[in-house]
Order: sequence, then structure tokens, then C-alpha cells
Amino acid sequence: MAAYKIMVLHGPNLNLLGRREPEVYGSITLDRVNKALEEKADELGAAIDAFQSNHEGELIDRIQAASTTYAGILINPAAFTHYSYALREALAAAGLPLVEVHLSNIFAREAFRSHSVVSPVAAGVICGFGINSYLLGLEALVRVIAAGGKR
Ligand code: CA2
Repeated sequence: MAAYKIMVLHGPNLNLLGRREPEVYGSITLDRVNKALEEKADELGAAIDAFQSNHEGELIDRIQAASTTYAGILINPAAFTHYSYALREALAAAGLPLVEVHLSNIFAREAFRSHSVVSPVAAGVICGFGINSYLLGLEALVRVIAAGGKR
């Protein structure tokens, strides 16, 4: 049995992955990202449940329900990264080890993407490596959990 159950959350529009703007976000679909995460989790002795939503409240409901079942959260908050205090507060309240990931290098794009309201409540952030941001983020999260929630 997997040592750790991890909740993977994908924010708004990430359901379009691989179908629109491949020059920015690559050609891999969200289903394939989740498959790759499942395989990586298995290697790491963990298991994931993945959920995508275009709705802030739905993501918050999942986060609020997570603390009883999950050892940590891996999240790509997508555009909510830059302005959702509600999402940040839910993540802080959950009190679970948290890693934030982004496919693109948010610091090399429009100025508004350089600021994350989520990062201050995360153990760390990985961005700019496409699907590998998720895989590296998962590995980092498992290490944080194994270290007792500390970095
Ligand atoms: O680089 C990332 O992973 C982002 O979180 C992606 C967000 C963006 O708002 C963040 O600044 C950085 C956008 C996700 C939308 O994904 C799409 C995928 C395909 C086509 C259109 C949007």
C-alpha cells in the first residue's frame, strides 16, 4: 500500500492542455500529466488523486476536505496563483505540506505572472520545466512529507 496519499489540484483552463496554445504550454494533455504523476507516485511509494476545476469554490471545497485523507497537496493554481486570496487561505487553513508548480517560467512572462499569492503558504515552488515541474514537485513534496512536513 502507498505510504502517502497526495492530492493533485489543477486550476482553471488546464483542461485545455495539449489542445490550445501548444507553443506556451506544450502538447501534452492533462490526462497524460496525471498518468505520468501516477507512475511517478508509484515509484515514490505514494498515490495521487487528481482534480481539475475552472471554479475557485470547487477547488476550495476539495482543499477543505483534504486534511483528513491526504498527506500533502501538489497544486498548479493556474491564473488563481496571481490573485486568489480565497485559495491561499484555504491552503493555509488545510495545514498540509504544499508544493506549487507551473508549467511555464512565470518570471519570464507578463509582469502580473511574476507574483504568486500562493507561494508564501507553500513549502516551495517549481516552474518552467513543463510536465517535469509536476514530476519534480511531486518528488519534492514526498520528501517534505517524509521529513515530517518540514523542508
Ligand atoms: O505555467 C503555468 O502552469 C501557469 O500556472 C498556467 C496558467 C497561467 O495563468 C499561469 O500564469 C501559469 C494558465 C493555465 C491555462 O492553461 C492553458 C492551457 C492550454 C491552453 C490555454 C490555457
